[in-house]
Amino acid sequence: MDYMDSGMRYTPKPDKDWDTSVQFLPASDTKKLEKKKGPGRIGAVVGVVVFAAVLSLMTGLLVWHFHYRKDVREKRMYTGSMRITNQVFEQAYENSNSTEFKALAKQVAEQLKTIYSKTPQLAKYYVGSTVEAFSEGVVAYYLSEFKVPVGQAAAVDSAMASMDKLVDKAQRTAHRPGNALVFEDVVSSGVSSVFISCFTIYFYDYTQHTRANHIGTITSPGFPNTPYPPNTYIQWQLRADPGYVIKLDFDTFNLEEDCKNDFVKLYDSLVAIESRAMEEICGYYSPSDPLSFLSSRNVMLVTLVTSEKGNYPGIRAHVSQVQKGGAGMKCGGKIIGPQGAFMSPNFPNYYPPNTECEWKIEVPAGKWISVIFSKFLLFEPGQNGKDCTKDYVAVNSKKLCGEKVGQVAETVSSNVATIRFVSDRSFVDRGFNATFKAIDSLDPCPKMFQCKNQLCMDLKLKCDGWNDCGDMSDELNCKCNESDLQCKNGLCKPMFWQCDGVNDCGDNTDELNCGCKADQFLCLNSACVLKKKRCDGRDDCGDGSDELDCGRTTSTPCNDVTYKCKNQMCINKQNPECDGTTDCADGSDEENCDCGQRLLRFKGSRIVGGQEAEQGEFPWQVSLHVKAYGHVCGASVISRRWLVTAAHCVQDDGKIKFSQPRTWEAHLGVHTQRMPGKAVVKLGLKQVIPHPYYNAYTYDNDIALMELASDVAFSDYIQPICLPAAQHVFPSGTTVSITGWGATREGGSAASVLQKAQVRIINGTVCNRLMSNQITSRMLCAGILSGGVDACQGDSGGPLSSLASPASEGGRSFLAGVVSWGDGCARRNKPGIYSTVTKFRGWIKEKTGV
Ligand code: 4AZ
Repeated sequence: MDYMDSGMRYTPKPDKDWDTSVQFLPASDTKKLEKKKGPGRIGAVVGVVVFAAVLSLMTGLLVWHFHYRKDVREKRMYTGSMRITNQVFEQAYENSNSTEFKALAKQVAEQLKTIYSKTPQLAKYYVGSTVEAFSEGVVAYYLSEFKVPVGQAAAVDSAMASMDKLVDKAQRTAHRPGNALVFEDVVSSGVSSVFISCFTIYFYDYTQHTRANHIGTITSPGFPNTPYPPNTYIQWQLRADPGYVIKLDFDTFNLEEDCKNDFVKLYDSLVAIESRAMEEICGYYSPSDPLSFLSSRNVMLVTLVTSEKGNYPGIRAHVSQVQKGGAGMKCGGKIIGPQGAFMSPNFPNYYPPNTECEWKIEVPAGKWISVIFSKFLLFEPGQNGKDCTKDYVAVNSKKLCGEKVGQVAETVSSNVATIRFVSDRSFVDRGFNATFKAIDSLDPCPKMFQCKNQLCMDLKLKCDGWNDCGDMSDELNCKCNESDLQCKNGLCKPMFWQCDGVNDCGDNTDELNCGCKADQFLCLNSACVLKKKRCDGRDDCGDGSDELDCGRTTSTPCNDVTYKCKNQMCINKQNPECDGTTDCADGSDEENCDCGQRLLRFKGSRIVGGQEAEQGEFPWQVSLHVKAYGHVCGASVISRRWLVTAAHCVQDDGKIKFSQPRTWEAHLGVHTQRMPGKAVVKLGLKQVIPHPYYNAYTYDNDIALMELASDVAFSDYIQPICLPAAQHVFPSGTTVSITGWGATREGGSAASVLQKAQVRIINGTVCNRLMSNQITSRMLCAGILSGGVDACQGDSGGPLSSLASPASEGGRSFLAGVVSWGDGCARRNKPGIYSTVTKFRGWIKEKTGV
């Protein structure tokens, strides 16, 4: 059954509960703007009258401000809930139009009035209360309004903050009628001024009662066809049957990155009480990183608040009910044995609020217990992760909280332990998963190294240059062996990390005197010249590189490192093309610069170790499909007509004629494979031009061009990447992006959604050593030498994109490389190898005119 048919109420109430008396001024009054003739006598009289009117108005305003303003009152709203202990829940209480609802709501409102009337700070300013809803328990959700003089707000806030005490006090006093309601668990919180004073807000309110075996759906307005509207507050009040809790699974979550503007906030309540807030979420979450929440009781409130700027696709979530304490929510118990595992309820998704679990662990007598948390995420806003006053895990009496990076180990010096997990009424996180094992107290890490944080590490990992323990304790007090580099701070690092453009030691000692002495300058041709010879007007390096970027851009004799303008003049500036400054006298360095920019705005900015790209984030990325087979290789758009890919993608094999244009279909504007969105353009090819010197054994010159059968129209999702000039330099250590739908791990399967990752350019000499002398000057190395991030099978032919300056500052992306080959994927000390595009700039121009 459709969610809309199943009792969901759709009540767009523009400003129903809020101040509607505001009117917008007309932008202009055309009549008043009509040109009049000269002023004359009438004009002078009118001028005097207007002047007098303005003067008296200002006097009046000043008198009002100083005399009466202290009486000006502001509206303050408080929302809260309380349990009515002497009532039994009736189904009719769910329906705010029923007589039962109205009768009980009236009684609650009357008792609230009595309670407020007994507190002087509140009685004077009280306007009224409404009951918003009832839920099982019986829990009443109310809204109280006050009109408070400016300056008294803090006193009212503080009185309302101890609403539970006010209610207690009122209930203890005598003269209560026999049928008075008894309130418990009273909570209250102020309603954000955004909702009270922001008169442009549109208010939507939906309610839904989930039934057994039914999955409802909630979506932001306009989803999936249009972005959600600006200046909107939407709330979904969700209910489940008694004994059940609400399960909320987002399959799409795409909001503005800054929670100050747009956010979703979930409450373990039917109204937005701050102390019952479960999570505030904004930005983008990929469907592969699902967001799933559980309430603690049979109610949940989902709110979506948007600011004046819209333009994001929005949310879709599925709502169902699961039995309280049922599968996925179970936790605690006794675990006996030499090892075992336990985790927070609903792990790896968010645990419910207001939950307690206790595990009793027992290992064989005489042994100790080592507990290892491989994931530990118990973050609470405003908490420092030390005092553990809110959500925590306690290993015996030791409390752990906050979010921990890497593994956490705790040793218990006994064969029994009690582990308690407590989540309080507000804010939830993804929780933890843990294993435990029996250990020998005398030898806790047999044949292994014990880190300071009690983790056990393979002995081979000690002093290998990697922080395996997470606290560096495996890299301290090391005697470096001969193949290692001794950092000044005492660490040892593999020798080949020296001079790779990355500060591996932490104190930069691995990047000092790289090929040159301290007083020398490293030329682009690797020669060293005295630093004082830099920018002295003479070519000391021999390749002219000591005379580049010497302040003012000037004409200079042409050589291998200078940029050649269209008029054949050369200039002494590195990478001048499309940088927003005209450097060539003929302006040619800023010509043909309609490239390398994404049209959509993004937050900052599989590939192995990457994450999902956003739609339109890499609009030059192409998916090359072999007809009836699917995605095979990547490519990059360089113009309306031409693509760049890898030559090894277009070599015939026994069965498929990869060299033939008709074999291929280029898919442009793709984000998710097999989901042909409106942005996707599929085009056949007119010709395929592999590099004539491609070597299938060494992968030298691994580049090819593809001409599309017709011009492609550029869009938000299809844009060309800039081609770097032949002299463009991408220095070692530069962070660059790799993208593709290739395998997400070595030997793994292809990604469905375009993946992105950041890697760094690695010094060619270092790379050649790591890759057993297989690197030619037409190859460029990039990766993360600690492993874990890399291009992989299926990414071949795709771009290695280098952003010249931040995209937010108008920076453009240049095609630094084409994914070519590697020794497996994401292995330690095995970077990915890319074809060096600068080496092929002339050939590309010759074949394509681009
Ligand atoms: C491939 O087979 C491939 N790790 C591409 C890149 C890399 C490895 C393999 C780099 O297409």
